[in-house]
Amino acid sequence: MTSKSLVTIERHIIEAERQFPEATGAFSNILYDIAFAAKMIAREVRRAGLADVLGYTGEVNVQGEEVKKLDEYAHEVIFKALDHTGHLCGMASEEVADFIPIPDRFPTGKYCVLFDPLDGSSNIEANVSVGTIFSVHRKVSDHPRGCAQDCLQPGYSQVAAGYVVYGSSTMLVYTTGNGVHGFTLEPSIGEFLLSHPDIRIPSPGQRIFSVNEGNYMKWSSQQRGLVDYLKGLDGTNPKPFSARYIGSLVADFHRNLLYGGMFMYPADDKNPNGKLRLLYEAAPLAMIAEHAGGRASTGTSRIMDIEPRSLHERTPLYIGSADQVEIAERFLAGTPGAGMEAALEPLAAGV
Ligand code: P6P
Repeated sequence: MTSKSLVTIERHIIEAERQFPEATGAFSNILYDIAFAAKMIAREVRRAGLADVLGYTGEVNVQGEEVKKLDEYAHEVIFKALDHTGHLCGMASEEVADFIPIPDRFPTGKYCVLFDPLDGSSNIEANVSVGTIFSVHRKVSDHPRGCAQDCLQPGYSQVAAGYVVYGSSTMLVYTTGNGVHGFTLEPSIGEFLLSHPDIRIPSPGQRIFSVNEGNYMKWSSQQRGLVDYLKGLDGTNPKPFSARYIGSLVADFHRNLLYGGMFMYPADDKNPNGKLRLLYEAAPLAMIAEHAGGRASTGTSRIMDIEPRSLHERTPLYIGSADQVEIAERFLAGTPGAGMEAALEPLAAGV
């Protein structure tokens, strides 16, 4: 590896901060702290399979420490990396029902961070990739120390968003609105090194669709029609798509970010708003997708425009290559067949 490639995430953040003379460094420190937490989580995810072998069984491990489920551990690591810094006015986590205030003993700041500490954690037993997702907003309330209102903001208000994918390697991908950048953890030195500068979602992207087809019978007729088209079942698609579904949002999204394609978690008759969470799953990934040239939709409207009403509200999600998400929107808006030919011309042309 030549020295010119050794751009650590810290250096990348500092150089980005220098573009804003008025920057105080608070925002940069939040990103460092999240990167630090990611390293801690990566270490435990890597050892998850050894829990029993290393004696991490039951409630107490060999060091006499209480053993936590990995998603609880990930939550605590992120919370403790951020709670004392004086940069935040509060947090929200998939693991906690309510707004998380900054402990009274610590000063507060002008940002809030929402996160899913370990998305897909049920897959860990099978050694499937899992991830952390985070979203950063500015404080907007006039509450002296911060309140839930600071977390209940639409996606377009985010000042940063990112995720960590704990896979064959550990990668941190983030955007502050100036491109999407990927960093790969070099475990031997404990540093995230810039490996994927300025990521762009290919469009036309690879013809890959990603959805849990086990829910087919619960979908609307338009959703079924869309997937039938993508698979070539209705005879109008000259180049049927490939299906890929890991069942771990961050891993499925990361593939789409790099290769193109579309991930879907539709609404269905049991989950009218789908399964995925808006504030700390769909919205941060939508910010990344859009700044990488992609698109993120509920199927009928832009994810980043949704005005949230509650911390854990859910949303349907269609995200990935812009051309493919647009086709999904046309299927979901129209009745199959009515004007579909025009809508499908781009794909029919095999783009
Ligand atoms: P299903 C994992 O539990 C998760 O929250 C996401 O990471 C993933 O995309 C989705 O649920 C998978 O859900 O219903 O297809 O198993």
